[in-house]
Amino acid sequence: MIAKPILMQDEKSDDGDQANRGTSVITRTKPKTKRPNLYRVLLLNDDYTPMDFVIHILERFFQKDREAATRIMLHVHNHGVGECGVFTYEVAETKVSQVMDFARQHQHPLQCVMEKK
Ligand code: TYC
Repeated sequence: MIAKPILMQDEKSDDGDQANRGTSVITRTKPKTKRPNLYRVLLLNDDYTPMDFVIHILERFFQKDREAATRIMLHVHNHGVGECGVFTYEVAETKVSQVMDFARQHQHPLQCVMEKK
């Protein structure tokens, strides 16, 4: 984002014969960095989605290798929920849609959700 000039009243004056009299503009010197809000994308366990399908989801949409994908799938299977990754809002929303669409296409009840970190 471009630094926004800050208008500042720097002196009091009685003679208002000039419009901008006593007004200065300073600009920010330190770059203002804002951390984006982050969202966890989670997979939920169910009794029907095949384990291999969940591993495939994690490889395809979350760039996990086979070992990491298997570990996350087993975590979800054993604990009910597990994290696939952490993303900005729009990326997380896209991942959830991709997973839900892909699961629906294959007629699996797999659920994928996002939550604010
Ligand atoms: N519980 C499923 C089974 O036993 C496997 C599974 C794992 C399903 C993770 C969903 O998000 C999930 N086939």
